[in-house]
Amino acid sequence: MNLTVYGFPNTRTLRVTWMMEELGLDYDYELVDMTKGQSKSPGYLEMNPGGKVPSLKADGAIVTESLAIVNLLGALKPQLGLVPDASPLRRAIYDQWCCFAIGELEQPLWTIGKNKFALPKEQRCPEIFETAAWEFQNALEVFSMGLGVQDYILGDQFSAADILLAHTLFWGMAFKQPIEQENLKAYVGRTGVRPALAAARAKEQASRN
Ligand SMILES: N[C@@H](CCC(=O)N[C@@H](CS)C(=O)NCC(=O)O)C(=O)O
Repeated sequence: MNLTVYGFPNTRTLRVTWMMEELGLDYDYELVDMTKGQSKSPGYLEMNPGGKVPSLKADGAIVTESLAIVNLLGALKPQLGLVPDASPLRRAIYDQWCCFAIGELEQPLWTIGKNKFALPKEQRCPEIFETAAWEFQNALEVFSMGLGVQDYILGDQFSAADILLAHTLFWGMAFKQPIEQENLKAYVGRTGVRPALAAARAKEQASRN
């Protein structure tokens, strides 16, 4: 399949490039320079009407939403098991943690991001920061309990849910939100040294040159 990622460094695009690298897929990376308004250009809006990254072109078809893209990529190499499909129950637990990453863990960070820089100035509401930070801490507690003593959220095997969860923890750290739970600190260390992540970051940087 011919794959092109449209993205920008230090965004949710990293979920997609990290997944690509874990799977060993060939892909092109097209920089959508958000600092130059390219994500809101008419051409890009045709592909992604929300004007957001990431987007994926897959054999001419466009897929948006980082979770949908990651799941599509996983299905291209099912033998690697990054997106479980054999056992319905295991798949449900995988879906549970993907939904948690997107719907619970990420949302307070996105609230902070939107109200700091992403929304038009007149729409920003800085009073929300304290509540968002509190919500992020609550979500960390739930995540910590779910992870327990496991290496990865599904147990011994790394999955795409770990890409979403770990990426969101890195994001929290970039936003200077404390992560106090020992198992989450160890998880950040364990996931953060994966060679595929380093390769994805290198690809992002190269796209800027
Ligand atoms: N739910 C989408 C969110 C995409 C998203 O909001 N991306 C951010 C960058 S991480 C963006 O493009 N923001 C620009 C904007 O909101 O205008 C996904 O997971 O792909």
